[in-house]
Amino acid sequence: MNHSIQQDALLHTLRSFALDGEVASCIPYGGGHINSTHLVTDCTGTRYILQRINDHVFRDVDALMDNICMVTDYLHRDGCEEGTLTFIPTRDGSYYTQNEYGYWRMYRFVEDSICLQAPESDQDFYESAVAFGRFQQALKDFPVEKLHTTIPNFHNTPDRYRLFREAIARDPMGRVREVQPEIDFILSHEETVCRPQHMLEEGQLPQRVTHNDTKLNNVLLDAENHKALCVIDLDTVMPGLSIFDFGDSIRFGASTADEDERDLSKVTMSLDRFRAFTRGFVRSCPGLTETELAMLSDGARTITLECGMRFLTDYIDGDHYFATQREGQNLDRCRTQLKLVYDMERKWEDMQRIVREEQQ
Ligand code: ADP
Ligand code: GN1
Ligand code: MG
Repeated sequence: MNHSIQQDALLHTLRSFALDGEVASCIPYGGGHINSTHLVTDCTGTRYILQRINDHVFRDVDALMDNICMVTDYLHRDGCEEGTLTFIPTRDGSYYTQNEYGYWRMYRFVEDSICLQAPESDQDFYESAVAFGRFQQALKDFPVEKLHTTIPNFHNTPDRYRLFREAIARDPMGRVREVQPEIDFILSHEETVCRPQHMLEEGQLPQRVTHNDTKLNNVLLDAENHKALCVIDLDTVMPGLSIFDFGDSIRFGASTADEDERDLSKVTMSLDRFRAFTRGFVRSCPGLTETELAMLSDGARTITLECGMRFLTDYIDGDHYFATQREGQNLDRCRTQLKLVYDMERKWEDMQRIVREEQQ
């Protein structure tokens, strides 16, 4: 899917927002798969993030913005001023605007920060865990029932299997025949990876306010000392499972290769990275229950397999959901995720031991 936007659409949109000064520049920014992000600088030197919200993915933009406003207001009031995203209001006092080019919002650019695509050290990954763990902990008393479910069944693994099977049956691009080994691997894991969702339904795992997209590039670290600064990309904040927030970070940041690496021999799950993240998460989020702690590794396995299945579903369907820059990229992304699951299963006992050790 191509997300490029014409300059005149951007300039037209920017006139709706109350900036400190005239716009000096506006350039594409960041590497997200969903929204279109631009870095805007005005003539006073103040920098902003302008985003076109992907309303193909987020059907109810009102509900999405309501969730983010409720959560950021709560965090601002709770004293997390520094580490919380701040909106730039439109000239008529709203937090987003709609025009013929789509839905748009602006954030204050968090200066002196870095956003990593891969950890430069275990310590970086530890700090990202501190950011996500703190976020979870700070929201533990937020009334979860107030949040809208902006993407129904987002991390409902059994429902992801339903959509996967539907895509296979449709096979609109004739791609199913080239991906049979991947399909078989995913289907053979169904019972194991659907367990967290069943435990949620049976009340064994608590529903919490979760971020639901805890990739390393959704956290900003201090540029100077690499300390945890700010959790970003709050579009998917919804009721969910803490073990999936843990797991999504592991799937992305504990991998030894890029998400779309083609040489699968480079793709493994680093146990050192796993330990660093586990340490940061359990220390900064002391409210986790015994069952949540015991299921952290399962959270990593499930969310990794689920993500691989989502990439393959999109590949089979013709790449309409995740932004791609080249042919076959979603299939490559699927393969790295399945390789990670394979590797996690080889290292399962070590993962479980590390979780136990880091609770001490
Ligand atoms: P997507 O949903 O497409 O992933 P994000 O909200 O994660 O969009 O933004 C894309 C990138 O823009 C981030 O990875 C980060 O580099 C940068 N970014 C987003 N918000 C800010 C901000 N407030 N300050 C600095 N950088 C930001
Ligand atoms: C998308 O927006 P971004 O790039 O942070 C996706 C996540 C996937 C991720 C895979 C709303 O996240 O669920 O795990 O790509 N976000 C949405 O890299 O579907
Ligand atoms: Mg992002």
